[in-house]
Amino acid sequence: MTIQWFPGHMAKARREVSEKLKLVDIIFELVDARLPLSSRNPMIDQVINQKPRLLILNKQDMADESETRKWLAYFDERGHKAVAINSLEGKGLQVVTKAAQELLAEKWARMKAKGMKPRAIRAMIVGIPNVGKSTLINRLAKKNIAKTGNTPGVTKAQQWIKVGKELELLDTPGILWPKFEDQEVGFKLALTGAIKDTVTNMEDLAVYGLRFLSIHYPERMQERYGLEFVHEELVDTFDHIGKLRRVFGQGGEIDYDQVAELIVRDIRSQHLGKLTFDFVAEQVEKENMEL
Ligand SMILES: Nc1nc2c(ncn2[C@@H]2O[C@H](COP(=O)(O)OP(=O)(O)O)[C@@H](O)[C@H]2O)c(=O)[nH]1
Ligand SMILES: [Mg+2]
Repeated sequence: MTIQWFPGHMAKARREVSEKLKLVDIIFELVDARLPLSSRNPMIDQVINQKPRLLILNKQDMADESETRKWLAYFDERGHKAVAINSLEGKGLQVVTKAAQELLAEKWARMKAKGMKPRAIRAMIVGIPNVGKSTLINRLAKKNIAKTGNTPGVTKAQQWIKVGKELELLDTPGILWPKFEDQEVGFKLALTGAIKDTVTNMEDLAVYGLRFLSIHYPERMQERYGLEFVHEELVDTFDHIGKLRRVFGQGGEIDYDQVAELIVRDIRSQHLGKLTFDFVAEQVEKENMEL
């Protein structure tokens, strides 16, 4: 599913999330572990405002493990609690509940001190399309979906999913728009399959992908395509891959459109291994330059 985002849609999405904010104690902000910054909504801080937030790096299984560790440390150092999970497999999801309890420990202690009865933490998932919101909800839900229509201030009946005794999750996630005004972010989202091919030109995307690989994962690229060295000119790499895979047109010349598709398909289907597209080192460098 691709959503076409227009200013009106963005405003509506933001309004919907804002309305539901009142119902929950904490927000689970879902991002893609392969691009923890590029897969964030650009206005998330304004949208969520003061509400406690847990950052969840999903699709951990597809990301470069050492980079994921660096990202968790990066967010931790900046006071943003973050965890990494794999929603598809669904193992180890208790880290989500545990982190939410930690984030709300003080508030819960205050409630207890006032003599209030402990209750389940209420949470809602937000994120851009394709980060795995529905997958995570389904994993957590198992069969524990409960309708609670009588929550004060709720006009439409809200479905809550019980996750153990400690957590209740809104069954509909908040869908927010990505940072598509940034071309590089667009390429990264397209290479991870978050946005449809029609949005980007395949050849530009493949060129971006090859350049990215030659900088960050040169050995993997060399291994996959039997390259003895990384060419200075990307067109030489295109030629090499075209000949290697025998991607020829009618007249026997290399069909660059098909080579481009092959490269993008290889990256998306993990034929080059687990890849991370946003790097902590680059982000820190950027932040230092802005100071
Ligand atoms: N490998 C992997 N794939 C995932 C994970 N979570 C979701 N997916 C896949 O990502 C795609 C988008 O997931 P979906 O839940 O529909 O995203 P939503 O648009 O945020 O609701 C689907 O093909 C899922 O199977 C994960 O942790 N690991
Ligand atoms: Mg969904």
